[in-house]
Amino acid sequence: MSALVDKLKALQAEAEAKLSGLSTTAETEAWFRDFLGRKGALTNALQGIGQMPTEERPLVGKVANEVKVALTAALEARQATIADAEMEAALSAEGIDVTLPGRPQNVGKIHPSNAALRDINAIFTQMGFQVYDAPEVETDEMNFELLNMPDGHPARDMWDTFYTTTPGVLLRTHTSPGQIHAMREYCPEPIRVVLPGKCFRYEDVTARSEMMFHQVEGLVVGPNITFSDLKGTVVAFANQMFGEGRKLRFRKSYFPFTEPSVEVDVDCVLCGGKGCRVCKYTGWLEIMGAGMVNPMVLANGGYDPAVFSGYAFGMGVERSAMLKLGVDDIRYFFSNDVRFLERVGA
Ligand code: FA5
Repeated sequence: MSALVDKLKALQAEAEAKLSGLSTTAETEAWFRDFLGRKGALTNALQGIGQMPTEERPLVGKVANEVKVALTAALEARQATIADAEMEAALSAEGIDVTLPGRPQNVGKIHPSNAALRDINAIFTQMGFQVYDAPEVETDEMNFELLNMPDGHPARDMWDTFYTTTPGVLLRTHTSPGQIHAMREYCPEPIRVVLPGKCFRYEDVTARSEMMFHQVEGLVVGPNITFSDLKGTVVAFANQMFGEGRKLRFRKSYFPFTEPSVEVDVDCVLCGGKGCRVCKYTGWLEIMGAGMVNPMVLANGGYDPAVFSGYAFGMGVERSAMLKLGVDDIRYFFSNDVRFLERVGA
């Protein structure tokens, strides 16, 4: 074996011995320069290779490479050990204060429309109503025809509608088409459901009207359901939603899908009934339309009107929330002003 191979082995032993005594990253960097760097000991040792006999050169080259690989691996292992130790030392020297409060998380609030929807659903589910989910995109048949408003019926003028480019498909103007879905699903069983969700109307946006808003529909169908049941349920609801002792007013009205029909008002919470901008100086705020389900609609849902009767109501969620929270403009609900959402969100 050539003297150069012996020299390389001795160099490896010396480098490894020195490496095991190092204890800082800076020392390992100096060690690298001394042994493996461009001007280091390994490069120096190989300078004599040109003068060696040709047949010995491959062996020396092979050994030199093995030494380099072994020393590089040893360096990496040593550096990892030293980095761990340095981290350990820094942590114990700095002494992390685990009692420091964390950064506050901004958790946000429940949107006032959703909070009102939850309140309304909770009151009705307590009374034994189920929550029923119905589509927001509807057919003309469901939104109008089966609710006793055939094409050309003048009552259609009460609901300015967003139509899609698909003929006969529209954004529902009220939650009432959900009545047909629920009746067709449950017939001939009795029904007691509320149907919450979004409605869309092509209307001027004002302090009391939005183009998109929420309603909660109620539907009860069974033998012997009467107007007294409707009245008792609405009064019980209003007492829980707006506080005991609120005044309620049932005004005669007209809806093609109920007969007789009413509109229900609550005394204005903002002015206490004296009259203000929000209640249009009447002292009353309308919260829902309601009535006994029209026999035609019962039949469209699959029920025999000679055996079954029912009542239905549809209330505006934002209007109810305005009353409860004392908000005087519905546009705040969807204008996304964080100051409003923070103040009235739940
Ligand atoms: C209806 O939508 C009927 N479907 C209600 C009904 C259901 C009657 C079942 C009988 C039986 P109306 O268009 O009045 O009715 O709307 C009902 C409620 O939705 C209103 O009292 C009001 O609170 C709310 N509402 C109506 N239009 C808007 C609007 N543009 N913005 C905000 N809330 C509205």
